[in-house]
Amino acid sequence: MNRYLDALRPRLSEREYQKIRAIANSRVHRFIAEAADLCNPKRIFICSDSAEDLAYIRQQAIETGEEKRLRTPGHTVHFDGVRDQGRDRQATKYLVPKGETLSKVLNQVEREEGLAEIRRLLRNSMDGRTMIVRFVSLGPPNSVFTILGLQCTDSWYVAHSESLLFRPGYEVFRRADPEKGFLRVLHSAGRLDENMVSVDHDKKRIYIDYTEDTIYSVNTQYAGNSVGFKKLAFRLAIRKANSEGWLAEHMMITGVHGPGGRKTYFAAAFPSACGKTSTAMLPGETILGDDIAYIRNINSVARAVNVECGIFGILQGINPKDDPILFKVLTSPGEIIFSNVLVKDGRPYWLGMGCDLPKDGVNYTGYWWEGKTDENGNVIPPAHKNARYTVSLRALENCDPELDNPLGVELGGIIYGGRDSKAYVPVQQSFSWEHGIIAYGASLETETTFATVDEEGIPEINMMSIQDFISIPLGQNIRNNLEFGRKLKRAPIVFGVNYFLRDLETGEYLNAPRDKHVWIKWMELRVHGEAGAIKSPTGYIPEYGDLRCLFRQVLGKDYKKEDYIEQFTIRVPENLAKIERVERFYRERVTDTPAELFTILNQQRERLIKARERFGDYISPESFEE
Ligand code: SPV
Ligand code: MN
Repeated sequence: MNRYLDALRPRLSEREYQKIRAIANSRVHRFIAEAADLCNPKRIFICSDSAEDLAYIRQQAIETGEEKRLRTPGHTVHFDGVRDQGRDRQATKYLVPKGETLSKVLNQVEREEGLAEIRRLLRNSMDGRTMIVRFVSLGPPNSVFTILGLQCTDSWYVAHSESLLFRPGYEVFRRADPEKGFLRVLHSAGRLDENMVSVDHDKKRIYIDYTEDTIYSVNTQYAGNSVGFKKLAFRLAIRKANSEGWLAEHMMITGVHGPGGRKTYFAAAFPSACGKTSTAMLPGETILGDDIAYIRNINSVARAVNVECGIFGILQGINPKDDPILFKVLTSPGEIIFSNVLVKDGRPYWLGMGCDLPKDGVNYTGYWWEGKTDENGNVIPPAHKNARYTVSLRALENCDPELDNPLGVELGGIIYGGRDSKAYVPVQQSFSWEHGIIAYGASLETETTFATVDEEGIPEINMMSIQDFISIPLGQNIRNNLEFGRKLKRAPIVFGVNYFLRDLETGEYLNAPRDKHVWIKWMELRVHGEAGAIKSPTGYIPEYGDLRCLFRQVLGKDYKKEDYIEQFTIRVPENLAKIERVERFYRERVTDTPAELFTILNQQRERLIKARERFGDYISPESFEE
């Protein structure tokens, strides 16, 4: 018994009390008791992860109206507010103790001031509602990778999403050392309208207290802001990884099948909406993760686990032709939460799904009809571009069987992919671990997309695709990555991909969406030294003959020489401009950049200039063949 359990007792039914008493960690009781004191819920529900408790959460999500049933069995829909359709960078801040400073690029507020503000917003926020307590295991349980998490929330939709996205943690907490640390999340959707949607978006706050491993989130429901174990706990994990010498990455993990029945695992980092999930979902390959990976040095090789066990994925563009597996899952019975889609006659619709959309229905703005405009006169699309689905990986026929291996899987390659319309070729291999980390990872550029609530199409550096999530000095993270690879006996090969290269004149994309399957098969062969490559100034690039064979094998397509030349032409001016942008960013905005970054970029610049002297501004890949 402890005083926090005592304090909780009057708020709990006997059944809930027994469930929480079974966990011996007094800091668990303390967090729940303090959350209840602050938010003042009418009752508390402790989820023990039993089938009965999980069913109760599903049922409450429907009964309260946070989710509605769709026609296909197991499918439900949830809507977020008009101003709550993506991760909110402005509202997300680190709480920084007096005397400490974080990088200038990070949004921050003085800790005491921020805590006072968020506590004010959370006070009595659960009045009349239930506070749901969820325990999760980030990474497979009982493994060197495991991090424990505890969330208190008043949203049944959030609690339900966690059933699909994370491994159950109640039993893990019960069996864990009572002193074991854990990440904490306190979330309240705040005031809701009659459709159960958060209304006080001007008071949306997501504050991260890294001194106490605690996240506060209020007046929001969008899962990226409210399901604390996605991107919010990820921020805390990056700090932990950096201090302990492992990697917490914004990476999917996929098993790619090579000749002779072998399987090679790749972890790949892409900023939001740059093709990460669709790369993890290629037909014939297996998916182990789609968003966050922990990578550790185990016996001198890099091994990775998926932090989650489900997908919170983007629907836009998923159609039977480009994403056959996903499309089938999304249209078959099974537990799926759709969010911010168009609903008509109990069916969900999204942009780019490969069929005509209904002319009216219900979407995130309420009743919608074709031509409906917002208060500024802009036409409202049928479904939001960031409409998403939440599904368990285990529901997928292509789920990798190693998902719960406590030792993770050995990585053959690491991939960095941006949204770069001008410079980088579609696929290339780095000259070394260091070159890959700097020229592809630290130099990763993208153009802003709809996955955050900012304006779209602005080019920006997104270091290793974790720029939004990092709270340690950026240079330190680069150093940690460089060090990590150096300590491995067999470091994964680092590749760079770019699915968004456009023709400089017409602006047309140079590749079809399925071409990525060929690139990854080429990388698989390269890991095993079974494909050739040409040394270009920016990396090893594929030979035409290998790609021609792969296009035929993988896609049944005839790959034309002129397409190869267009796609793999080294564009010297665009590449030099890219180096300039990257250097400027690190020189001006990051104070602790390792000197190695400038050295490696400078070498790349010199290789480009030298090549230009011989071959001109735009260099066919064939020029480099000797
Ligand atoms: C992303 O935006 O990178 C996502 C979705 O994976 S969110 O949970 O919003 O981060
Ligand atoms: Mn993501």
